Parts: sequence; C-alpha cells; structure tokens
Amino acid sequence: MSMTIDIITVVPELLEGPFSHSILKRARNKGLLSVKTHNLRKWAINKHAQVDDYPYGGGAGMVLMCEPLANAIEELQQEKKFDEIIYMTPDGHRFDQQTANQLSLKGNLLIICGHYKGIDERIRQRFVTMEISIGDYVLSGGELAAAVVVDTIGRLIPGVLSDETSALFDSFQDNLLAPPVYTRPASFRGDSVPEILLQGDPKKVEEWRYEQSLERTRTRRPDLLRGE
Ligand code: 6GU
Repeated sequence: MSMTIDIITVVPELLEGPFSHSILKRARNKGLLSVKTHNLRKWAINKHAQVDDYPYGGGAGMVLMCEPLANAIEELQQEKKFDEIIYMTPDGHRFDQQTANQLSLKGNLLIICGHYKGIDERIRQRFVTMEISIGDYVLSGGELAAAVVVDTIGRLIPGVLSDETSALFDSFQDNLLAPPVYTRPASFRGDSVPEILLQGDPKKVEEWRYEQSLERTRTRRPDLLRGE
C-alpha cells in the first residue's frame, strides 16, 4: 500500500522543505508516499499569470478564481481518482489524530491550499469533499497547514515508522498525553531518572508510564479525559 498526495498551491516554495527530511523523506524513499506540489499559475487564465481576482461585493483581499482551480483539479483527475479532495481553510473541520488515522488509510489525496481571502465558493461546492483547519487561528495561507497534515498522515502510513507500533504510543492515540522520557546519563546535575525506569521490569515500567500519562493528561488537558 502506498499513498499519493498532490497539492495545489500558489506558493510551492513553502512546501519544498517540510517533506524532504527525516521520517517523510524515508517514507518517500521507500516508495510508501509520493508528494507532488503543483503551481496553480500553470493553469493561469492569461499571460499575466492571473489566478486571483477581486471579491464580488467588494472588500479587502483577493479570491482564487474558479477557472484555474477547476482546470488544475480536472487535469490531475485525468491521472488518478482521488479518495478525498481536501481544501485547507480556517473554517474547516478541526484536524485531530482521529482524522489523521483515517486519512492515512486512503490511497490518493488532493489538497488545495487557499491564499489571500480563499477560493471561490463554487469550487468548494463542486469539487471539495473535505475541509480541514489545523486550529483556531488564521495563517496567511493553507500551505503550512497542509504541511502539518501531510507530516501527520505520512508518519502513520504502514511501514513508515521503523517500529510500526510506535505510533500507537503517541500522545492523543488513546486520548492521553505521552509520559515523560529520559535518556543517559542516569543523573544530570543531581537530577535522577525515576528509579523504576532503571530497574528493567517491563510490566512495572508500563504501569508507571500509564500513571504518568494519566497524571499529565489530568493536569494539562483535562478536556481529553472528558472526551471533549
Ligand atoms: Cl487550513 N488555513 C489558513 N489560512 N489558516 C488556518 C488553517 C488553514 N488552519 C488554521 N488556520
């Protein structure tokens, strides 16, 4: 199983770095994930490379036009069938681990990054199957949000993490925050590693970690325990 993610953007430069390092680089090198960015200007309507226009009714900011977006989407659809066409927007469904888990099982995703004031509403109605926000704050464009989504999904694709089970112990997978971790030395400036981690009893370590997870969640994110 491998996944393809195509991304339509007016600022492809913003998406060059994030997928070329570490875990996602390995995923791509292993052929488990293919990420391709597409510059919307390739589908511009005129020689001025126009892809946006003033909003009807007035107001500040520009809106990405229907035609370039529709042509881009339809050209990419010639090549493959997309399981989801995702529009990155602050008024979308708030992204979380559960959504990431579900998306990591899909085959082909198309992500549209808005910029300026967003995209023409008719594109959302006609093509978009899912709208995602990464949180309650406004970014200047969807690209950084798309990078967050691709990173989160990419590491969940089966075979990407070297120890396949390790994603199971991430924060949020069971609505709990992850426990604290330590590495050598056993004593740093007088601060010691909890004794139980040094004793090597796997069952006790597991119990300790679970207790720590619960306590952390209680104090930092009680909303998670209430299932909110
Ligand atoms: Cl997906 N886009 C923009 N522009 N701002 C955001 C966002 C997306 N998610 C949170 N803020």
